[in-house]
Parts: sequence; structure tokens; C-alpha cells
Amino acid sequence: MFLKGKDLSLDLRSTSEREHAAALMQGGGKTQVPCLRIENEQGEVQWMYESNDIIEYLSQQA
Ligand SMILES: N[C@@H](CCC(=O)N[C@@H](CS)C(=O)NCC(=O)O)C(=O)O
Repeated sequence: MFLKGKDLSLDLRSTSEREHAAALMQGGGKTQVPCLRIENEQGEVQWMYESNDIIEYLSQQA
């Protein structure tokens, strides 16, 4: 719901696809969704799991 109408470029992936579920498990340590994968300019990756944290983060990007 938060993303609707927002001009944010996100690559959305579903854990119903096995490869994405596996990537989430391997990277973030659990298959809980939603999860936002954040990669900075140095190539460091953060897996952000909590909806409220994701919304707060994306609100600062918009
Ligand atoms: N507190 C979390 C709850 C997320 C949550 O309950 N996710 C469920 C789906 S709605 C889930 O991924 N369950 C499967 C799992 O944890 O592997 C949030 O608000 O983001």
C-alpha cells in the first residue's frame, strides 16, 4: 500500500519463486517478508526486514 502512487524504482521479487526465497535466506538469514535489500555505493548490502523500518527508509528516499 505504501508504494502505490510513489515514484520509486524498486525491483520487486516474490519469495514464491524458489530462487528469490533462497537468496533472501542466504542474504538476510530468514525468509520473512517484506524485506528491502539495500546496496550502497561501496557495494555493502543491508537486508531490512521490518515494514515500519522499510517505510521510514523509503520515505527518506522519495
Ligand atoms: N513485523 C513484521 C512482520 C512480517 C511478517 O509477519 N511477514 C510474514 C508474511 S506477512 C512472513 O514473512 N512470514 C513467513 C516467514 O517469516 O518466513 C513486519 O511488520 O514487517
